[in-house]
Amino acid sequence: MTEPVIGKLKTSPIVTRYPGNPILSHKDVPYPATLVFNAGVTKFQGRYVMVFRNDVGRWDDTNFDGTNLGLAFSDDGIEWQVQPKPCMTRDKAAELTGASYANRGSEVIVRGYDPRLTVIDGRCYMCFAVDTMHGIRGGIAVTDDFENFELLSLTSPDNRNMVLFPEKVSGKYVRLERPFPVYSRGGAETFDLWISDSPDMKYWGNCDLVLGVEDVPFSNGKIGPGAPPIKTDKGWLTLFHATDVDPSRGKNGWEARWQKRYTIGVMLLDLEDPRKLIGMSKQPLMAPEAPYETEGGFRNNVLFPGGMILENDGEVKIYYGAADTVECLATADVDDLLALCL
Ligand code: BMA
Repeated sequence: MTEPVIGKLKTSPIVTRYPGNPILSHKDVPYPATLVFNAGVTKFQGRYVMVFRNDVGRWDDTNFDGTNLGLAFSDDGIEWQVQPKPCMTRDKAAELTGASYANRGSEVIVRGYDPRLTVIDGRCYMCFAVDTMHGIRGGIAVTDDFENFELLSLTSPDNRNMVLFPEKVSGKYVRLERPFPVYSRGGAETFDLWISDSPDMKYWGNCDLVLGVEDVPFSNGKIGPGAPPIKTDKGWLTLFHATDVDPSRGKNGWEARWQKRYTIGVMLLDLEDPRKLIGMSKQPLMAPEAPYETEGGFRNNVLFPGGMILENDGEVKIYYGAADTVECLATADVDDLLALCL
């Protein structure tokens, strides 16, 4: 199936990139680190917390040795202190997720990655992707100290990019997610954004489609959740990622044939019924433009939002991975973000 090419895309003028970007890269990490990106960020126990993805390998080499999740703290959300050790190694992820299928010796975990953090009732929940030899699963774990994690649920394959709402809605926990139905949707890499809820974080159901690729004019590929929703008086504001493919782009990064672009979209969901889309911007909120987004990375032209923090003065901090290589920050005013959606 040949999808129309999307063409040039621009970042909305309401967004300001932090001039000191990237805010975190492999240079800041005191253990082997290569690609430091796609972090989950939240405010927890009086400070900013970041859990970042660290793919470890050699620069310019597409064979990686492994992936772990690093931990960093900050007092201002800008300057980060990376902790001496990763908070989730492959072994720890295997141990954590292995518990639910202890009798399935063949279910080997390959890696846990793409963490998303949400604080609910004073505990920090982490959604993450788990690659296994039988497919990609979405995990949810809870922690109070980023040392001890308790696994609460794992989806069946293939699902990922899950994010949790920061409070129960109508008595249920709610998550956005992105299943990968490979036999449908024309067999193309066309995947949509879904919602489900749970009474206890363990059993998830009541799945519904929230946003289809066809609703997003700047995507001809797949879309999915990005930063966990923040509550505003107009609705749940959240960021999603959207891809488009242009075969003429050719090789674009160290990876041999990288032709996708990842942009960031913004949408607003109903406060009482988050299955209802109130509005979304028909243009991307952010598209790759800055040099650290478009040049010299592993996969250039990838922006992947993973965290959004609403400050008391209405500033929204947007954390995003750039080029699958570094972690960056941008800001926007909450009213401007809402106006884009409405
Ligand atoms: C997705 C995930 C993301 C990554 C993106 C682009 O499948 O692996 O972490 O940013 O691809 O490589």
